[in-house]
Amino acid sequence: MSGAGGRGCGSPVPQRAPWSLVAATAAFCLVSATSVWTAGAEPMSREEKQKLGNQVLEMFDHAYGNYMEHAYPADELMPLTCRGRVRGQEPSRGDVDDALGKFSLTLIDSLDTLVVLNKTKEFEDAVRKVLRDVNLDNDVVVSVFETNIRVLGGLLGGHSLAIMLKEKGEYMQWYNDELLQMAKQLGYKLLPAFNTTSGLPYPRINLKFGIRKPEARTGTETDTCTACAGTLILEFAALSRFTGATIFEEYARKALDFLWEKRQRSSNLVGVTINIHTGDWVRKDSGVGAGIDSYYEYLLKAYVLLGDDSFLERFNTHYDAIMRYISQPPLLLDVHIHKPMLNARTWMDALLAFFPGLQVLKGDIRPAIETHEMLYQVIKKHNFLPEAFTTDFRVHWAQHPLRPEFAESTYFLYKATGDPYYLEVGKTLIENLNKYARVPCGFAAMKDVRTGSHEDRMDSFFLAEMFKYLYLLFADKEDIIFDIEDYIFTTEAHLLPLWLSTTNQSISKKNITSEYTELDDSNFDWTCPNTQILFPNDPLYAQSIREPLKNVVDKSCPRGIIRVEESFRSGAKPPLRARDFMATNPEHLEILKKMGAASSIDAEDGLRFMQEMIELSSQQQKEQQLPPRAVQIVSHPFFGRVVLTAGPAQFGLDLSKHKETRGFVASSKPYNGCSELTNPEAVMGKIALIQRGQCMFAEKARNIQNAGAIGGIVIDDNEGSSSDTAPLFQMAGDGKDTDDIKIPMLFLFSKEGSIILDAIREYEEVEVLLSDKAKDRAAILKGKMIPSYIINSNPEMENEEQSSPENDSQNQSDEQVSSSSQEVDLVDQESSEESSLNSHPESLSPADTDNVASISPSEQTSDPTENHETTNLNGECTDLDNQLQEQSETEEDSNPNVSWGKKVQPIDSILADWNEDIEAFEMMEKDEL
Ligand code: DMJ
Repeated sequence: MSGAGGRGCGSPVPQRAPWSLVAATAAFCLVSATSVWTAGAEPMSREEKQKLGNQVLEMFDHAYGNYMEHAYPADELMPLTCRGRVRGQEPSRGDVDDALGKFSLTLIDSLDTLVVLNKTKEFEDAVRKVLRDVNLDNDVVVSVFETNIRVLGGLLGGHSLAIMLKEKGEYMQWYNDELLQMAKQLGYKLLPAFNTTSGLPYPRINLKFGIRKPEARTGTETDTCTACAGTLILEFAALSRFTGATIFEEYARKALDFLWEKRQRSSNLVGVTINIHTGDWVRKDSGVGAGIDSYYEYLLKAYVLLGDDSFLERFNTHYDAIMRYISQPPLLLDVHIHKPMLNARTWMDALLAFFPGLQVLKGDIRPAIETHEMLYQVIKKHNFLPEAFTTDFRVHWAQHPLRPEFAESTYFLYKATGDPYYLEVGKTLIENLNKYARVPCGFAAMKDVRTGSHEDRMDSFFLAEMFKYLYLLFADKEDIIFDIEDYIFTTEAHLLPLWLSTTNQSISKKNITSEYTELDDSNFDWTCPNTQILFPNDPLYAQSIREPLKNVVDKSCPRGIIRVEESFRSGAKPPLRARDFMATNPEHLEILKKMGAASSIDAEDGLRFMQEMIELSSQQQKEQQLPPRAVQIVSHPFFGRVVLTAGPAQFGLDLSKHKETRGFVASSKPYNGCSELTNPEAVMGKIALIQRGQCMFAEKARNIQNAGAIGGIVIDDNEGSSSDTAPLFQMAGDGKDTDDIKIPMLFLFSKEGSIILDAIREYEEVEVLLSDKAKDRAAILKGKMIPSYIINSNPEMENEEQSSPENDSQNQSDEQVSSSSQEVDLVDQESSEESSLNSHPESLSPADTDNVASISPSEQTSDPTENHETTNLNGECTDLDNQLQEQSETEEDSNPNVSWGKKVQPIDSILADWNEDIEAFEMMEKDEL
């Protein structure tokens, strides 16, 4: 392809290329292959793409409109309670709240999205609001990283597009760099954070008082994450180059230089957390997800934006290490920086979903296609990417805060391959967002992807990133009012112009502090996707990479350290894995003894085995707990769109085994339900609401059951409690036989409970569904006259009048809904839902439990009917449950009280025996540092 100085993608970037050429060439990579695709997935018509693009616009309006109407000037929208999240006024959620600086975060983060989505008028209004309302001098402690990527990045992205529009001559004619002035003011506010000997910034700063002052309430931290210290260069360099104030770029470079110096020299990897004073690695595990992700991203993008070869050299060195140790296609698994052949985890986090996109920028498309496909399979199973999932694709952490990383990678892969398959992927993302996350007042994060329950949270990155990538995915060049290829995306998807590479470049020349060697051509290999090799006369090439992974999730065997197992296929015995360990197997005991012996390989095996045992043991503790349940409000105007996370009970009807319970709610009298109800007529045939406290849960259940209730919801009496901030628990019985309790009982924290109580106040009749997992809206509304937008999740039909709670109160009956109502026959949907659940038994598995702590020892055991596969010592797929079953049967012969859970008890004694070895191993690690 021409452009970029006539250099085709796939050709190495020239040594010492002119800055402008470097930037343009790298950006060029992203769009080079769109015309390559000629076969494979069915092409998508222009009309269909436009329809999907319009759908994205409508979704953005729904999110942004509700934020502006119900939350602004607060930092974020709380979409379930339809109000603003103001820090200090809501229960603290810990570190997550450090992004909130009382500076109208969502508005600032949305600025350049408005321009990308062609909402220039709204952009102009939004900029005026920022200039008029936003105060950057609040006495609030914020995360330096989040403030940089979201607020500084948001202001700079806004400024970049404001000057672009001004130059075009129609909009923003009044603009005089005011956003840039705010950005500079904020930049100076962040600088005190860099006052450390290492040059690594403190993780937090007080916007008003900085770090050191007594009023600052921060500055005592010793550690920061690698991404936190290494994700500044784009914004800081842009600020320097826009303003001419060199100090920002200098500080960001210094921090990057320090991280580079501290890389583990033999593996070339970095750890997750580092001491900002000593430079010691605090956490020595290393991956491409949480805690490190955007450090790598910024090295490559800093090269693109600033044209400084040292950044590319560093990136390529790290990338080589990542591909050598962390990448186990399609997986990306954390390892130890000193022992990179040793996996540090058996699960992956959702943040790593950005990595395929970065690989596209790097030009390494094959592993990008593989990892992206694996992630897509996980999404197809759970509708969203859970925050963490195991190597055998079970949910490890079930939350999903509407993260954009997967959409980002989908966009870049589409740009690189032109394969319409990625448009279909984007379509699925849109459908899932509308179907499962859309609520009347915005989009709500998923509290639990398994139950479909919501969290009262819509993070600003959802507007900054998700809508940009989804819109751009379906947009043609003429759909965007400027040339997107002239810009680079920051990690928060803010746009910085590539012409910065030629502006004030003396700053970078003056301040290159690290030494780097002369680069040879190999350093630049694969800097652009080489379409010649990617699609060697075969347009089905990308599809052929995906094909073997199509069933990777459904037919998975737990995969831990495949690399190690493969190395033993040649004949030697593979090391003993914790999941295969049987305390009764003499051969295993023999192997254990050997692991304690002197050889370093045995010691490595031993250490890994112990880590696996600890993980397995905590996994099994989790397995003894019940998964959370869902309370779905199905009556008008909710129509199943609000799903609350509920704690299960260890007694009463088990909702995972029975059909859901549906009914109208009624408060019991007395409200605590601790004595015979005085209003049995009110709760008869209904789901009774009872307040927590003053007697046992089982007693409450019996009292409402005796009054004729068909279910019960216990609401926490601790005002303000919420499943957002407190771990969910299961309600224990009363220590006696509770078989007499037949109705289902669920627990809601006060905040979730008050959503139902408020609904009763407003709408009187409130119907809910108690279940193990949110039900399909169509199934809920079977046979009812309802607006078609609710069933189809076709937001084009939805307007603010219909969806806003205020207006809904005027529309209380089903007959009053619009003429687009339709009657739904759901027999098929129900059966298909059932069959899809059956085909994924583990989606309901107790093993997937997280965030559910028991307030009493649970009597539950793991479900022996679960079909978990594993690999045996020969590396073959076997049925874990058969193993467990067999094992349990063997043990029950000798001791009927022994359960699988107890079988791992000897771990304590094993650990004690090995303490010495661990210490020796740790010493070894220290020496290497
Ligand atoms: C965003 O704020 C940024 O992309 C950041 O780098 C990490 N991920 C979040 C969204 O998930």
